[in-house]
Amino acid sequence: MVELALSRRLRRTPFSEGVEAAGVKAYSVYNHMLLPAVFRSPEEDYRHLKEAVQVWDVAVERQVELRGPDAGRLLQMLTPRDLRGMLPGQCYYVPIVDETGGMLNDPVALKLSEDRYWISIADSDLLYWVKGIAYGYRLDVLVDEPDVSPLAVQGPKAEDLVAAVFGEGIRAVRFFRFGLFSFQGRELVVARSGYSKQGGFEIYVDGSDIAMPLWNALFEAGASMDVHAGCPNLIERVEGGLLSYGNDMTDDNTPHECGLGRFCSTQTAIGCIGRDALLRVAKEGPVQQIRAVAIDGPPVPRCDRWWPITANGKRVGRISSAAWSPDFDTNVAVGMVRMTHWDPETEVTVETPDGPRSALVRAEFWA
Ligand code: THG
Repeated sequence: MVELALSRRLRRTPFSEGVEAAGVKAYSVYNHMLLPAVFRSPEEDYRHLKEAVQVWDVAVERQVELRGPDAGRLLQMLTPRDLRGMLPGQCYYVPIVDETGGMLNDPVALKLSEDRYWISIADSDLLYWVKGIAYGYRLDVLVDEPDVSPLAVQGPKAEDLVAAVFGEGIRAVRFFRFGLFSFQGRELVVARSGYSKQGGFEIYVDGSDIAMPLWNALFEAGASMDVHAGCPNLIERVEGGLLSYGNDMTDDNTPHECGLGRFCSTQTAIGCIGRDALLRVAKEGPVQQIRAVAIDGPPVPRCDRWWPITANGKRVGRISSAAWSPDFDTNVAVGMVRMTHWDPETEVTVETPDGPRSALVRAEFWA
């Protein structure tokens, strides 16, 4: 094991004090910021997430704020998802593409009002692309990163815990919607969303000064609910088919290759910078696509580089994330698989660092 050398370039979060007091065992780095990766063990964190409730420091989900008369126009330039129906109070999962149709990020966008949006980004420096577009097109919009840090509450008891702190009104918030709820006299955006399939909320903590007070309030209110500090869990998110930008896809992939075609309406997304490129490639359709892959045998090691997927000795894809799943009793993985081998139940070989393993391409793990 090596240690991370901390410095101010590697940003702490306004919850780091609480995360450390809760016994964080490993960090990752995401948007130049600390992201907790393990508390007890990946397997214990996984079991607890599926049975109780966890509070996650996901301040790394930085916000790119768009503010001004051209805010909506700018967001539509960034994504092939048609935003005309988006209303204040809604969250949209929006693939962000460049002029070639390559994925730059896969954030959640929030419409705060007609002229104000937050783009809650995955791990890439999206701010600079957005500022460049706004400047280059002379748009009437301010683009910056506000002091807003999401705190996620995830797990089957998440609704009870968030209701205990923010009130019963929270129960009426639907999936991918948000409302404003008060905490210590401040109005905070609270959305029903989060990077797990266990259900829960994300609280957009507006102002670092109330970060630790909110963290502490959640742990006090959740004492009887077995609340614990947690973090996005590799096993659970691979089981659930949630993608990780930089791991599972890069700017070499189109949204369609990533299985995000259902979040694109390229025909009607007028103004999207990658629209022409995506319409061109849409004619032929993708030649590779993200798939769930079940890898046989004992638990695989950590996947910290792409593992080749082969068939009859020829490369037909790559594995980008993998973990042993106690509930599915197999290794679950995310792969980018060529068309010739992407049908469900196709048998392939995965070249793991421990040697070749038989594997099965799947539609989804949970289906
Ligand atoms: N929440 C917020 N910001 C984020 C993430 C988040 N930024 C970084 C990262 N996660 C972005 N990536 C994702 C990936 C998947 C989802 C959200 C953000 C997600 N997908 C659901 C699914 O695929 O089942 C539902 C999408 C939908 O139906 O619209 O939730 O987690 N704030």
